Amino acid sequence: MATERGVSLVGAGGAALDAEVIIIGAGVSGIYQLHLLREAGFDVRLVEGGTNVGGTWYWNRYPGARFDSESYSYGYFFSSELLAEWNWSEHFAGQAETEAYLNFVVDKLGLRDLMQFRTRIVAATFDEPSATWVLTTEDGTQLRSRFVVSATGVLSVPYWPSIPGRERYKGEAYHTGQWPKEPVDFAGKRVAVIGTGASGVQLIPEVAKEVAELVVYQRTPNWNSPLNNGKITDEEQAEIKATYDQIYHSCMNSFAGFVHRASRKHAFDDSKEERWVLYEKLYHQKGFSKLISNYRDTMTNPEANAEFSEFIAEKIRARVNDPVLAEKLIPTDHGFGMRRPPMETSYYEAYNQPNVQLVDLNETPIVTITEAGIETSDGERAFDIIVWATGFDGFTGALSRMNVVGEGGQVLRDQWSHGVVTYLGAMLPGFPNFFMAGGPHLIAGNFPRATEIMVDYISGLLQYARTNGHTFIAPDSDACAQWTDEVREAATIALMSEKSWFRGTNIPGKTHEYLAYAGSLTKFRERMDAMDEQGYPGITFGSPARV
Ligand code: N01
Repeated sequence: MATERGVSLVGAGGAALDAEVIIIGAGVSGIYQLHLLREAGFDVRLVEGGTNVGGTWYWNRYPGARFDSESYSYGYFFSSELLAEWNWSEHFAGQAETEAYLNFVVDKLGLRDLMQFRTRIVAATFDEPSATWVLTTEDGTQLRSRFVVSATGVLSVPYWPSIPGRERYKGEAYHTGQWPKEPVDFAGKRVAVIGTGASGVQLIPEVAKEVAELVVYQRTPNWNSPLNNGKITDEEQAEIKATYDQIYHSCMNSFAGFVHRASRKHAFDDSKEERWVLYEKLYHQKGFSKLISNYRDTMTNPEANAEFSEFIAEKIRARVNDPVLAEKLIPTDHGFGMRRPPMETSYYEAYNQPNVQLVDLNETPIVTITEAGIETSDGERAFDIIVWATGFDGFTGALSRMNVVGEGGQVLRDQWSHGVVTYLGAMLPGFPNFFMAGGPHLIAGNFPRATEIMVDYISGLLQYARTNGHTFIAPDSDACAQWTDEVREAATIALMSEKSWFRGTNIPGKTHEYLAYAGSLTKFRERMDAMDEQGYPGITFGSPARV
């Protein structure tokens, strides 16, 4: 039996391989992984739950969704043809353009025939005697492969908080991370937005333009600063095209994969006047320069951090007409950058519109969702639409909800309930032949640059195994423990809030631990690049005789 995409299917117990490698997920990392393994001559297939490619950029199609890494630092760099043929229209592309870009890449590389859509994997079980993986889809179909690459993304499982009454609401309800393909009509409607993270901050000013009434339910304000987006002019386009090598070099030789130049100065080496000149300049620069090009101790010295936070607070006060409201929009429980800082476009100005109101949930918490709307301790309000901008079960969510069963019948979700252990963020102890292109312990920052390192590593590793006749690849427990210690150590260097999806604290019952790797991208890349000539240390390989 074969699907229209040419992937043959087997029933339970069948031992034939449907593919040597199956990749789960057609987002930025899955597409690149498919390309590299196909180029290397592997029999590889990709399965995807959605109806098309894009991953994050397929599901997050809410109004205002866009990059906050520069477009030209976010796309793929491996093909000069792709770089030459694609023109980004804005410094920070919107969702539709990014989705179009990913479709362009897939078609240009001829990858579509290797993809099977509407195929959500709900279970993955390691079959020890044959050292193969059996993947089960939502409809019970099974696919068997030697190797699995999970390219399931770090922000792919939307979090709907279990606020009482949510199910009985009779109006329209949407989650930013699971937005419908058909446009939502906001014109003249009464709309509630719950959540003021990066998604809410992008959506609120867009929706505010057309609704009759917008009420924002805020639990914790964030340190938002201007994205400073703009159209890319013809001159800028020519400049970008001519300097792609330099752009790439800057990203891959930076701490977190962004194009911005890091500062070498400490904050208090400069006078207050000099510091304010820099802060003012940064405020008007693009994207994450506020973090990356700031003084080098902004994220390690509490006084430096407090001063820059106060600078941003002053900006918020200057932009919001109502001084009482302005104070509610200024964080008091963490400093700038201690949670992932959203980038905004006219976010604060939206609150100056007469049709926009803020409800501070610390003063008046939500009691229940009603059939008509939202009831707080202050009473009930009716809405036509409720938008849940309440985030994701980050880093581990996609694999936790999948029933991943490894050696000895161990379940990944259970292993993770005691804390996440990985090898280089790419492999898991007890789960041989299973790889992560982007999961827990991935470098925090400009994600495509981080996942590119993982995908390159996985491709190299699989080629090395093939060359040497190995069909069994498992990380050593010592190597896993050592790497996980490194991840924990790296998380202590910068000032970080305890309350963040990076720590899993946004999901009730989730283990609290820093889930990304906060070390330097440059050093990590150098280390991963050297693995091939070192024969991939930290791994036990097996030959066909063994398995
Ligand atoms: O999610 P979040 P997000 N009652 O978890 C609130 C990336 N991203 O989707 O802070 C009331 O940050 C919650 O409140 P609190 C980016 O990496 C990138 O916005 O927990 N409120 C918070 O305000 C980002 O960091 C782009 O107190 C509740 C909000 O919901 C990541 O995605 C754009 C609640 C969730 O914020 C996640 O951002 C968008 C409850 N029960 C996102 N539960 C780009 O620009 C939660 N909240 C590329």
